This record gives sequence, C-alpha cells and structure tokens, in this order.
Amino acid sequence: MTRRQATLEDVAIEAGVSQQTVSRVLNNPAIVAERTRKKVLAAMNTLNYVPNRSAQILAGKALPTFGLITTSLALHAPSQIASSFKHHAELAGYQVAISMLKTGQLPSLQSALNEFRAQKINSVVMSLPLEKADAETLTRDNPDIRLLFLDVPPAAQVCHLGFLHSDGTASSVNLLLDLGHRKFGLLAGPESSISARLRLACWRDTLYQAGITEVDTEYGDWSANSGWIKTVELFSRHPDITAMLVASDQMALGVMSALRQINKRIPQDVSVIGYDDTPDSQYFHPALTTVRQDFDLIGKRAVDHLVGMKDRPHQAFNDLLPTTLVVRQSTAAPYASNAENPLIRQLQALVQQL
Ligand code: IPT
Repeated sequence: MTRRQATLEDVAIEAGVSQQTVSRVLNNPAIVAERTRKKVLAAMNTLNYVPNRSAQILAGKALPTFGLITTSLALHAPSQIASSFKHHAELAGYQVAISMLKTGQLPSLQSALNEFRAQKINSVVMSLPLEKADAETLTRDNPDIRLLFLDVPPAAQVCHLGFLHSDGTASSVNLLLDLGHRKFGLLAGPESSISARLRLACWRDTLYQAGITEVDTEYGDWSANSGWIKTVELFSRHPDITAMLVASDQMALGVMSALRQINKRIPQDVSVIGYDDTPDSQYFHPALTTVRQDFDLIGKRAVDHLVGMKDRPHQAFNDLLPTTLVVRQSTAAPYASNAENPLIRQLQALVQQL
C-alpha cells in the first residue's frame, strides 16, 4: 500500500506552527526566524514532505533556490566554494541549482541565467572569472535577477565578493626575500583569469620594489598537469631558480612533482609557495607553504549577501575578504646562502676536521 503524501497542513501540525509559516519557509525562508525554520525543515524531513515546485512556479513564486554558475568543479578551489555555498545555503533554508560552464562567454552565461529564470530562480552567484564590461552587461541585462560576482576586477560596477590578493601575495614574496632568495620563477594562472592577473601583478610589484627585475613567468591553466609541464620548461631555461611562486595549490602539486623528477629537493634546493590553502595542501610532501583564502567564509558571505540584496538588488559593492600566508615546510633559505650562514660554516669546518 502506498503511503499518503504528507501535505503542508501535516507539516504545520508536526512542527506546531501555522500553515502560513510553513508556506513562508517554502517561499521566502529568509523572513522566518532561524529556530522556527529549523523546526519546520525537521518536520518536512520526518514526514518526507515534497513541496510542489511546479505549483509554486505556476503561481509565479520565486523558489527558495539560489543559482550557482561556476567554472569547472574539477578544480579544487571552485569546488570548495561550491561545497561551502551549498552548505550555508541549506542552513539558511535554500536549495542550490548548479550550472557548470566551460567558458565565461556572454551567450552561454546569458542562457544559463535564462534557464534559472525559467525555474523562477532569481538570486545567482557567478563563480567564474569575468571581465568588467561583461559583468556590467550581465547586471544591466538581467535586472530581475540578483547577481553576485566572485571573480571580477574590483573596478567593475557590480555586486562583488572576492579576496584581497595583495596581502597574501606580498607576504609570500617578502618571506622568500627575507629567507635570502634572489632567483625567482613565477607560475601564474591563465591570462583570462582576473585573479591570476592580480596575483601576478602583485608578485611582480613586490619583487621590483626589492630590486629584482629579471623574473621569468610561465602561465598554467590551474591544473596540476600544467604545473608539472611549465616547471620543466622554466627550469630548462633557468636551472638556477631557487624559489617558485605558484598561483594555485593544485598547480603547486604538479610543480613539486616535476621538481623531484629533475632532482631538485624541496625546500633545500627550491622553495615553493602555493595559493589557496585547500584542505589537502598541508598533506603535500613537504607540507605546502601557501596563501590562505577562506573558502568556507566566502560561501557563507555569498549566502548572506544574496539574502541581504533582496532590498538593494543592484547597488554595486566590493566586499574583499583577507588572504593570509600560511608558512609550512616547503620554504627555507636557499642552499647557497646556507653556506654563508656562520653556523653552517662552522659545522662544515668541523666535518672537514673529522
Ligand atoms: C581561484 C583559485 O584561487 C584558483 O586556484 C583557481 O581554482 C581559480 O579560482 C579558478 O577560477 S579562486 C577564485 C575565487 C578567484
């Protein structure tokens, strides 16, 4: 015998609230107090309640669902962001519909937005790199949708939540300079990526300020594979590099593997600093020194913004979260300057006497 489908009334009785409250949780969870919302969601769970989405759409109601348009989730950082956004959206009573795009071209972005619009989804996070003009066009052409961008130039007149790259990049260059490094190799992300360009510009600025102007740069595509290939290329031109700045931990994984293959020890011969601090990075061998972007925080903040943007949908803002250097075992003084260290010189003299 099939069980009768639970109704909205059943949920209200189970949760001890009015039917109107249940309906609010379904259509506009942000206006319901967190405790009440949790009680109603728990009752829905217990009763296996299935909301009638098509009726909601037919009634012209916006769904308590956020859209997420993201770049490849095979990349570690965007998948961390998606996971955190989904987690915090659920806590706030929202589902997340995901659209994963191969390119950030305007026509494919617009059709992804149209698809969300057809499903009555009117709050969307854009977790992929977009140029200023493209982000502004999408905002202007979709006034009925709240758009929050995670990777656009800070000058764009749109709603922007991102990371402040300058803190982390400058402190990683300064750590290496303080350790005595002078021969740097840079592995940037793709030139099409806004954040990759910002990180590269900041590395270079900090190095130039320290008088280091001759620095070779390679561009990867964020994958570990590109990290491997570009490192081999870089070291075939400059075997004397002692410090590598890498624009993502995933590429740093490939960098470290390539360095081992060409018989460079990390950190004795070459120091490596990544960018992201995805949870796996502390288990790289050696544990990776890297720049931390708080992916849990950006997911939570994105939810807060989408809920808050209800009243002021298109007032442009820049909310930049800090980045911090996390020093682990992949960085040390360069081998040559070890020889200049008085303690090491004394030890070497001792060894020679033996
Ligand atoms: C950025 C990551 O730092 C980088 O490693 C790569 O995965 C890239 O995303 C993919 O677009 S994080 C982004 C919020 C700038």
